[in-house]
Amino acid sequence: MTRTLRSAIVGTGFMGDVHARAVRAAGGTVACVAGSSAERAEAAAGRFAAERAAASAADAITAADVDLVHICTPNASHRELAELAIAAGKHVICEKPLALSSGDTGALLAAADRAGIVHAVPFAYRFYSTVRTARARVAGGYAGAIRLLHGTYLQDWLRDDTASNWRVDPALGGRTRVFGDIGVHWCDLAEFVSGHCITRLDAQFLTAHPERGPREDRRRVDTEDCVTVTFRTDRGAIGTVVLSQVSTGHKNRLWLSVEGDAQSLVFDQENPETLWAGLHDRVELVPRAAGDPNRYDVVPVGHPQGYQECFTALVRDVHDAIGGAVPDGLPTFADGHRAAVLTDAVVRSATTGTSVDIGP
Ligand code: SOE
Repeated sequence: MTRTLRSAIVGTGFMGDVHARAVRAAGGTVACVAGSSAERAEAAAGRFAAERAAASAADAITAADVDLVHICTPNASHRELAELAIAAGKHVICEKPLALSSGDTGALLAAADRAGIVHAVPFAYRFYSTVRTARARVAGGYAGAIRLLHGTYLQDWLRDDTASNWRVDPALGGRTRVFGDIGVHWCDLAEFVSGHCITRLDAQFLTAHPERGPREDRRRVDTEDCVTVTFRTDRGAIGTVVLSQVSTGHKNRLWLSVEGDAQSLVFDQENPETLWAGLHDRVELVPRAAGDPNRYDVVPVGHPQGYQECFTALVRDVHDAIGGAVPDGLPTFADGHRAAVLTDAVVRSATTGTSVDIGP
């Protein structure tokens, strides 16, 4: 019987709640919670069923009874908090982006590897069972040579110019909002499923609302609402992706099509229980867990799994990695660094109007 792993959660917003539920469902304990104020920490400790509220992020991260730190704060604080956790010898799950530049993510990856800790960045969409089915079909050669990767990641929670959020402010969210927040998810999933690496890209930004906020407190906006990217890969494919947080009617529509000579595969995050597989003479609608179940099927076919189960699966795989071998497909700081490399390239391309070459 292995010891129950104890987590500190830093950050009391939506992702803090998602991580806390995942810790408990994965068999862990939420030892402590830190927030931007004592009141927020206390309230979150109640919601998270935590043993205590910590007096500060540093207290939570360095506590002797904490094994694993979850960084769920606004983006600009991730590097500093991850550095503190690594220095304290803690295992770390740091929400994306790992840091605001690829120089910083590269340094964090090196430090984490030197410290010998388990490290992860929640590219959680990898943990849908149907994503693993698609990846296995491509890896097994059933799709043939992959020629095209394309899709979208569309949301509408910022469609109105009276809406705002810390992600809009570059000082808290970073230079890019839509690519840095959701474009990195799409690119991670496209590379994860296809086995390809994006090596050259052209990006365009659109800021739909140059000002945001309530009438009495309007702020200038320097981050993008929409992104289009066209790209080439290291294995001869090409692709496009459209990203938006102002696409009215789309809530969290991550949609990926991987198109090969023998089979095309479509994953739709808003309909994750079924994988669409197109062949030249038929279309297959592959129900999750129907054919070849995998380790991410926790309930039988016909009993839908969703977004929260992906985080539980991620935390469970981090627990397994702490106890032994790193499970296949765990998104680590190396993937967080890859995302930062792509993000730097997208910002450079969109701001200079030029194509940008990227190493694999
Ligand atoms: C907001 O765009 C958000 O919560 C992202 O920050 C998450 O990474 C994404 O999975 C869902 O939408």
